[in-house]
Amino acid sequence: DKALLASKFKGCMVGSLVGDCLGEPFEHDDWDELPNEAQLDDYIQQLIQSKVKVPYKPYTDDTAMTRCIANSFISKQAFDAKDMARRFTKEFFAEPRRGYGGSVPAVFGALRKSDFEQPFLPAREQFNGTGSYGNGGAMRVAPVALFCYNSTEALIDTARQSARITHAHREGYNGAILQCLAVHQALQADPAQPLDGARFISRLREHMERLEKCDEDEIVDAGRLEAPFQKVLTVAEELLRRSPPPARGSVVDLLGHDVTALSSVPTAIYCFLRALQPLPGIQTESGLVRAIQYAISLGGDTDTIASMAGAIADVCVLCIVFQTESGLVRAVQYAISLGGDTDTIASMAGAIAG
Ligand code: R7I
Ligand code: MG
Ligand code: MG
Ligand code: MG
Repeated sequence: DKALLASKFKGCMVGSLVGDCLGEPFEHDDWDELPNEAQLDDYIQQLIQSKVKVPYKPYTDDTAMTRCIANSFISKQAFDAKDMARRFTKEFFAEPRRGYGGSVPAVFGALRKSDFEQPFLPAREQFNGTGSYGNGGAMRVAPVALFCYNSTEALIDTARQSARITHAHREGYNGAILQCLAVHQALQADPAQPLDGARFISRLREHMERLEKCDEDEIVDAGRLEAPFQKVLTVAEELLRRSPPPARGSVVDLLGHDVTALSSVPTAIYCFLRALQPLPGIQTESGLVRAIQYAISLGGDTDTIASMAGAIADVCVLCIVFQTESGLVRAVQYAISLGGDTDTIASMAGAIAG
């Protein structure tokens, strides 16, 4: 169904943007402590009551780079590493103050200096030749899932390459692949069926098991764990089985919430899956709002984790079109959206749905 898929594509982009903007005020709020709950509640109330001034919070590097990827696909109708590298670099030098990671500006500088001749080379020189394992490859990857919707193999390869323009460390690009696969699984899910969260995450773990096996030719950084994403996803699966949900502090201890791909991509996926059900202290019927609010409440790299969780969540709940999880409200709203004899059609649809 083309219309449904188009709506999901929009939802993915909007969910990612909204998570970035809403999460930004809390990014790095305090690395060790969770955000102040009163402050967070106050912020959420302001948002719900639309009291915030416009423009309130600008988007950050997460969205700036996501747009570069989307525009590169639209312009080239293919993955083109040089074009993407050029767009990242142009974007960075036009608006460098969007909160980029500490080390990635060096890549843009070197790319520009070499006139994009070897778009993967500067990234390989980061961190004394081990490459960055920051989450910058993952935070911007959503458009790859849309562009490569029809082929998982192309998706994996393109996600890896798009990440390697700045992130040569295998954790940097494997994190991008994981986030891309999560968006892709959400795109393929039937919105009429409840999502099977346990199956959603176990399929991701199986992918990472396979991918982390065939990394032998890559830069080896002895300081890091073997098959790290498999390990963290196994922990996330265990946390998801717990009822009631574990305290936020233990989620952060076990999954992390920092700027590394390993300590943020599985966390974002966990936020999305946890937010499929109501969560204590979060009053909303929208799965998207819940996922974003929960991600922010974990503190740390909030813009990025909320943006990644939002990209996955909005695909599933289609909140961009219908900001409700109530079947009745959705039926009435949909009937009205068709125009024409709206009172009668909505009334009849409502009578059946109610
Ligand atoms: O990954 P990157 O693009 O940063 C993205 C983050 C997101 O949260 C954005 O919202 C923005 O705030 O920044 O940028 P990098 O500079 O490649 O990596 C980010 C950080 O990860 C670095 O500044 C380092 O602190 C850390 N890091 C590493 N530290 C030690 N050794 C990444 N790779 C390494 C490493 O190999
Ligand atoms: Mg950011
Ligand atoms: Mg961030
Ligand atoms: Mg009428």
